[in-house]
Amino acid sequence: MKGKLLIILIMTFICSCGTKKEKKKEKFEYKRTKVEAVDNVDTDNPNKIKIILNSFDSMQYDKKIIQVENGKNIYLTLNHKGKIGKEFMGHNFVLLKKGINVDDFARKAVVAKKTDYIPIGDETLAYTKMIGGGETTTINFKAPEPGKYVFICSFPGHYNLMRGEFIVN
Ligand SMILES: [Cu+2]
Repeated sequence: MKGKLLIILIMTFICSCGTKKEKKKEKFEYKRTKVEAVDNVDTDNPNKIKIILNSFDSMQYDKKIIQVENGKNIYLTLNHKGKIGKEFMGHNFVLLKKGINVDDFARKAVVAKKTDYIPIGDETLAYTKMIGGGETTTINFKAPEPGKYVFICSFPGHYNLMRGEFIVN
């Protein structure tokens, strides 16, 4: 009888620990999310553009250039086709404002783990959350004014390989 009670007590303890952890996760919010996450995209609407960007465990995107038209409503889906979790092989899509020095931004991002590797500041036009292998995320944002922009993955050490040009015509 005593043994049974002890087991029940241990089980309750383990269970309560588990839920505490989950609650902590839920509480975490992205501080400066300018873009909304979306699930369904009405692709029949000509003003809406759907872009799919795939990323891999090899620290690469499948696109080096993304071209869009001025003023369009962009729905960008980032897929992580790899298997490694986001702690070790996290990927995101970060679109930098014009004139931002990529190296400086990436250096600041390395120490911005608390905010999902997006440094505090006003240097981005849009960004997704960080995802790990098998995950996917979609953001919606309006195409900025015509010009050439840079997009990167801001996970430490990734931007040299994971970067591309975002061209608005
Ligand atoms: Cu990455």
